[in-house]
Amino acid sequence: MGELATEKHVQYILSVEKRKDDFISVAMEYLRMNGAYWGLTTLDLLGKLDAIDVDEVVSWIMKCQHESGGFGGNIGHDPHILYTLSAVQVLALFDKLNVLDVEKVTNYIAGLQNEDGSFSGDEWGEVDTRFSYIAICCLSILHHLNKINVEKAVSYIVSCKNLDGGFGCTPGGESHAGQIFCCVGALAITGSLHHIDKDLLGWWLCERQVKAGGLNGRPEKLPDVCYSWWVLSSLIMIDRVHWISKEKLVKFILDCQDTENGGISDRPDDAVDVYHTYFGVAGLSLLEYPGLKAIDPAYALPVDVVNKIFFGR
Ligand code: GRG
Ligand code: ZN
Repeated sequence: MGELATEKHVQYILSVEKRKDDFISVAMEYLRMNGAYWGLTTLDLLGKLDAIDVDEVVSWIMKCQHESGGFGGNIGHDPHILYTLSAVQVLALFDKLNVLDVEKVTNYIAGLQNEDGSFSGDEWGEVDTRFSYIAICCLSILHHLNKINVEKAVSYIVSCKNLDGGFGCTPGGESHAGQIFCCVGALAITGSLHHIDKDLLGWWLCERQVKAGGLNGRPEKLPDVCYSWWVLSSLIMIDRVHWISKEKLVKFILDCQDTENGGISDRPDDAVDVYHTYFGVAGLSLLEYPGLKAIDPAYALPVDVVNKIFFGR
């Protein structure tokens, strides 16, 4: 089995950050805020965040803020809760949360909570447990969970729980590893994990490991490196990570590297992208791969960053 090609991945991320006007970047433009979070968190986990010009990133982020308090995916784009979390996470990485008008950002997020406790993603109103997680994660990072009705937020998430122990995007929605991460993460942050049947959910999650060692997101689906994050973080939060083979998963992720040009793909021999590079490295970090910073499974930020937010050190 090969090793993690750390230096190649650093070069790959740095080259993507600089390539602002090629075809892929134009197509991905509306995702830039999320892309910044994936790329910069990867660099931090690899110990290379100091290669980045902090002031440049912070000033770009602040230009993406809308008067409503929410952030867009890029300058001049409409605000959405998805980009607002990424903006807050990137500022946290650089220990720059102090540049925020916290009341403004937290009012924007709190304003997206609905009567039944659920959250919309923006003013257009799509409801999804992804947005519940994002609201709770973001408000917790900003120490303003008290601005929403946490009890109702939790009971909405619980109403999305299925008989198989998993969670969907709305009540009755099929269990999917991505939604499970969101619901388990939100319940972990609010101290509500007692609502989960850990053995039942742990069983569903560990069944996601296929013969090749990778994880899929639902029964009968192909394995994909990003589920190394969605599934593994959930297993860790419910204390059942010993139910899968760590060695086989490490091998699957390493097999998805482009060892020549850097980056990690969804499956061996596919084209690499920043998203899967992030989830591959984050997955390896959860697996305690040597030389990587530890990542927090609920906040999806390096543990030292989370400690700084909550303990000031
Ligand atoms: C801070 C890590 C972090 C996340 C923020 C946006 C978000 C909160 C969570 C997204 C959770 C989610 C729904 C992830 C799933 C993404 C994904 C791979 C979807 C593909 O699903 P299918 O069914 O593909 O199209 P499969 O793999 O099933 O073939
Ligand atoms: Zn994927």
